[in-house]
Amino acid sequence: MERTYIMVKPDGVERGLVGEIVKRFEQKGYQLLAIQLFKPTREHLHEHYQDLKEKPFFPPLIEYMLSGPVVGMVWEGKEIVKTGRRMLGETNPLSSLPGTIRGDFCVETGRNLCHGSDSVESAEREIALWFPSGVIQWERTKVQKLIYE
Ligand code: YYY
Ligand code: MG
Repeated sequence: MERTYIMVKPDGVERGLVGEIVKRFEQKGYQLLAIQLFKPTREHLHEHYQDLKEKPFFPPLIEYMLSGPVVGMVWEGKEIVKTGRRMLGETNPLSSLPGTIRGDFCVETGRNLCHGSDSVESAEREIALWFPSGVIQWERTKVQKLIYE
């Protein structure tokens, strides 16, 4: 089963949208394996966004991400990397459809509420970065059969 790293950014935490974002992944049928409130360091965020270091928006992105605590989560489920990104919406919230998190709750690319891994490989890297001591291994009993054939 696939895993992804989903993070509520500082604007989402301060606006009280953590529960809303958790709710959407829960009601989809995905399974929570880890969740924590973090106050990441600049170095940690540079690691997280290592592929974007040369981009012009990198400095303001890091300042935004340092502006308050974030909530990091690991979720598991069928095709969750791709589906999780679709649930988040497009990078630019104005291009995001209603019904997506960014489409429903925000306006600016630089205040787009949430992060989701963009591939299985980056999910593995991000999960190891944010949860180096691992996640919770647990089995759903009845519910698993109601969600998966
Ligand atoms: O994966 P995703 O978050 O949708 O976009 P990325 O291309 O990985 O960029 C990470 C982050 O950087 C994005 O969520 C907002 C910010 N950003 C920006 O401020 N301006 C851009 N033109 C592109 C991205
Ligand atoms: Mg990305």
